[in-house]
Amino acid sequence: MTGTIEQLTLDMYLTSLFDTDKPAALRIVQDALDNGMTPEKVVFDIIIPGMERMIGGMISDNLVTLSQHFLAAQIAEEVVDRLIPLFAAAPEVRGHVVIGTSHGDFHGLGKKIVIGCLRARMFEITDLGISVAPERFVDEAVAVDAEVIAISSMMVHTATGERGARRVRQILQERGLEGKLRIIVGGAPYRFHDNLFREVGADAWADTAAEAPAVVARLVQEVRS
Ligand code: B12
Repeated sequence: MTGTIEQLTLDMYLTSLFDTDKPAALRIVQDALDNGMTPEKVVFDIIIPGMERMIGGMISDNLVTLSQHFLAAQIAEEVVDRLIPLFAAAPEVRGHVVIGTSHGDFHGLGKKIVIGCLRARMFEITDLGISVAPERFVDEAVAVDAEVIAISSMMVHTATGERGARRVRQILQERGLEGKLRIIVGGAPYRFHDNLFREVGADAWADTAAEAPAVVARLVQEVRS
């Protein structure tokens, strides 16, 4: 962030997120574009710092509410989808991720925020939705030639159960796909047991959506090297 216009726009954008005022947030983005800010600058200097600021403020510390958190992710997803085609040079796609919540788990908000962060960092995403069967994770990942399967679980039994990441790992083994696909998991249960991600057969986990892109980038690199 260098110029004062960008700083001012970011401040106004953050205020609209704190007020959960979506029309205002979208208007600020549009005004920035109308005033000559490039789509690249809007994404990297306004949208991403805005989302990181909201996600960095932990809900548990009562600094940011769930609706503020969610709105930041929702706007990021909408704006990034709209602006990427307008980038001067098509950005290099950094990898392809197939994501969903584990079978039996209907908690979709965390996944939505992860998608916003990954899209904003130029990962291509196939969103399988909520309560995804383990076979479907693998079938879709193979169909779209993804490098990473991302599984969100908010409940202990869906994180550790037989139809979750554990089964996805077994299927990768059975089909000889372990060299081609990595598994990342996330969600509250993994916060309380350092090693749980390994126990369920994942290659990695990330505590927050803001941390996910760096971990996914490492996994993509592993698959490609
Ligand atoms: C909102 C909510 C719901 C909503 C979900 C709405 C929706 N569309 O998602 C509704 C009302 C539907 C719901 C239902 C239920 N819920 Co509920 N729910 C919650 C609540 C309050 C918040 C979850 C949430 O959205 N958090 C906010 C998001 C942003 O945070 P997050 O999910 O952790 O995601 C972040 C990170 O974890 C990470 N992340 C998340 N996923 C991934 C994935 C990857 C790959 C990566 C890298 C990172 C990552 O990034 C995100 C952003 O930083 C929690 C309690 C809590 N405080 O967590 C209970 C909670 C998860 N629910 C619980 C339960 C028991 C249920 C029900 C069974 C209740 C019932 N008796 O019907 C049902 C289950 C339905 C089902 N089968 O899934 C329990 C789970 C207990 C357990 N330990 O297993 C909790 C913990 C409440 C409690 N204390 O008892 N719930």
